[in-house]
Amino acid sequence: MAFELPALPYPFDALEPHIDEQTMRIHHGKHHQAYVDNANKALEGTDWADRPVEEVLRSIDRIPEDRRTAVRNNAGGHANHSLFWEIMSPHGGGEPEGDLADAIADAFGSVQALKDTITQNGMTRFGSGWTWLVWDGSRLQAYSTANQDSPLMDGHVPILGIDVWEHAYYLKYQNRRADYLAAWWNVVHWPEVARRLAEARRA
Ligand code: MN3
Repeated sequence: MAFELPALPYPFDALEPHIDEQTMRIHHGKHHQAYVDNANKALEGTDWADRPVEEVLRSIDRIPEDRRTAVRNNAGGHANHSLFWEIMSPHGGGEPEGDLADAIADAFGSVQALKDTITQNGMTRFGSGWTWLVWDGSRLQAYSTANQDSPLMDGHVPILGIDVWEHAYYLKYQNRRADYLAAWWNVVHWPEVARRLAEARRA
């Protein structure tokens, strides 16, 4: 089955004032929809057309060469945004708990240190991309990627990712990426991040 745009798990205005309604409408309905449509077009007629997006990205080196860049950008965009909507919540913020809190303490020392690292990686990503927290198979790591590149392409499991493309923040924050990233931590949905870590560890 072709990829489909997932419904947003909350209303478009639910993340106000940190992320504005108009940005959410355009980001979800136009940008993410375009990644879905273009990924479907790029995979049409290949053996990969009915595979889960995670499997497609983990296998990016085996995608036919004439389709690979389009798949990388658009299946990447689909996977990245599908995660992004779910790790935000109108009831977000606060502190991580349980195994996630322990894993963060082990890898970064403190939640504040983790936030600082992810924010810094987002600030220093030149141009468009994502700043990530991933499970690499044995521990947590933080790094950024360019464009719509997914940690899945390196065999890692993304558990938190912040979109630092201008389309994610420009209407409200203009060029102030630092303000957007600072505000973003008010909507982080730690329980979903924790669920994704537990799932990655079981795999
Ligand atoms: Mn985006």
